[in-house]
Amino acid sequence: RPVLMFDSGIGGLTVLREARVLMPDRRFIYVADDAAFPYGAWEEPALKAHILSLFAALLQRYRPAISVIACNTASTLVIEALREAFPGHPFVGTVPAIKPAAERTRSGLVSVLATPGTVKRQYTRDLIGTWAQKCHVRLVGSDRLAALAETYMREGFVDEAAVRAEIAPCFIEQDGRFTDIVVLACTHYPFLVNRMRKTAPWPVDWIDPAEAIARRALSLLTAVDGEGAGLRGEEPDLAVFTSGRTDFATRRLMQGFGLVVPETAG
Ligand code: DGN
Repeated sequence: RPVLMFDSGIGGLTVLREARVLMPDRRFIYVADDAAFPYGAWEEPALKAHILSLFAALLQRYRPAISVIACNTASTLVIEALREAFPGHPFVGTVPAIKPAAERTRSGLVSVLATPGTVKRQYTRDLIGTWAQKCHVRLVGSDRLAALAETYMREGFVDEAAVRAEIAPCFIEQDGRFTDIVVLACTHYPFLVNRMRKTAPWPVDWIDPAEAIARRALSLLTAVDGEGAGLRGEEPDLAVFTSGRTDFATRRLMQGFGLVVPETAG
């Protein structure tokens, strides 16, 4: 049985990349819910219902050993509902990596860069609350970065001025303190990290949680089905698109990641 990896678009590929390094023999099904991209724009109840019904179909169809929700916008909203709706099926979520940032910051001010959806979640607020003694966390919601990452990965073009403008709120001084760590709390953002580094007003640590998520997936997988779970065998890794229309550039990108795109994706 394969490992299912899920995102609204190509962002989860940053997690797949790390998961492959750690689990070279596993088989992956990468699901891009491109028909619904971007998740940041959805109302919470509608997005929750949408993802729950999608998973009912995905679990039935692909029978994965575990599922990785490689998307903060989705995880911070539905991870608990998914676990309740599908008891016995293990889910790994992706939520803002505030813990390592809080442990590492020297200035005491950490910025979390995410979609507007992740920023407004109660889950995110509660998570920040648990670290309030240790540091101040500034939430920065960006409307554009996920789409900029999509364009960059598909077309090779990135609007650097737009990246600079989107990350600028992370660097505003607060009570005499300056951010020394930016948490990349959207799985699309690591694709733009070099541009972010280049346009940032001073050097900071950029935290990408992909490797930690891959480690969590590996430990769950081993616990669930033993060492043999999700091994590749003869079948290739697959890319699935919910829209059923895969444009040429996306298809080429997925192939570049070693994923087979069926002729009728959907
Ligand atoms: N990659 C998703 C995340 O981690 O939040 C969000 C992308 C989107 O739908 N805007």
